[in-house]
Amino acid sequence: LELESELQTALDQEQFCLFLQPKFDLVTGVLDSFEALVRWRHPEKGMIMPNHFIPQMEEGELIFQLGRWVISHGLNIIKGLEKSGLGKYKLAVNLSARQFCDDKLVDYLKDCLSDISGDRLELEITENVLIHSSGLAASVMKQANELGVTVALDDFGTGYSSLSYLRQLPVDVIKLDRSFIAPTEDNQESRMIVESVIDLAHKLNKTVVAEGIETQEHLTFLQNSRCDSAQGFLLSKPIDEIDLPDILAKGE
Ligand code: G
Ligand code: G
Ligand code: NA
Ligand code: MN
Repeated sequence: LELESELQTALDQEQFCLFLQPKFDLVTGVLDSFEALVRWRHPEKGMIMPNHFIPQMEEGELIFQLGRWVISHGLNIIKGLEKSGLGKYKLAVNLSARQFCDDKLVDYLKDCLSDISGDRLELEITENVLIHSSGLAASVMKQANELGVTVALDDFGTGYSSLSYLRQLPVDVIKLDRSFIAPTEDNQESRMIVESVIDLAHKLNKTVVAEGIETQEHLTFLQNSRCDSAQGFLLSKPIDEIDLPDILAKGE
């Protein structure tokens, strides 16, 4: 209960902040998108990671407030970078099952997209969204697609019934979980699984992002496998929003 009131204060006083992790187009090598990762800049305890406060927020209504803040604040950062001539990027936001199935989400998206095109926003959801309420999820996805907003299936391959969801739902992007990427370095079966998922996704007219790229071997393998985009510590760690303009200006 104490944590909950502290979290409400954190929202009211804007103590949350975003770290943005670059995603790169694997064909052109261009940085074209950022994933928003929330942190709590605690006035006394310093930077607190999301696994220490999201589960608590998920139990009540605070998670909805947090999600709205992440979307509007993240889009403001993206708009700011463009205005400053630092590039035109897309923003990807993580949403839990409850956040995605919130009946106010679509109206909120419409408000946020009044001065930026919907195709500059991607919603990352996990398969458990679909397990808990696939009918509602499908309807939100359709409405998001009508706004131009894309939907990515995060942590792909770690849940259940992934293949039937791919058939039924208007998912645009598959984010291959990093647990599939790590073993590709020394395991032939892992490489074949990754190559096959990429081929399958392309046949279904979806793009693939690989996450957890940590070595040059991962990168080369994914490029050779025609993966579309990549993210990971080899390419860039998540960047504090405060440092982002300087880093982009220096072209690092
Ligand atoms: O940033 P980090 O690697 O610590 O993220 C840990 C987890 O927290 C990841 O699974 C990530 O998807 C999740 N996460 C980060 N930011 C958000 C957010 O804004 N909303 C939700 N629901 N989850 C987030
Ligand atoms: O669940 P989700 O895919 O949203 O997880 C995002 C989390 O993954 C963030 O906390 C981020 O810090 C972490 N992450 C990003 N790139 C890498 C990477 O290359 N290796 C590892 N181990 N974690 C990563
Ligand atoms: Na994610
Ligand atoms: Mn993931």
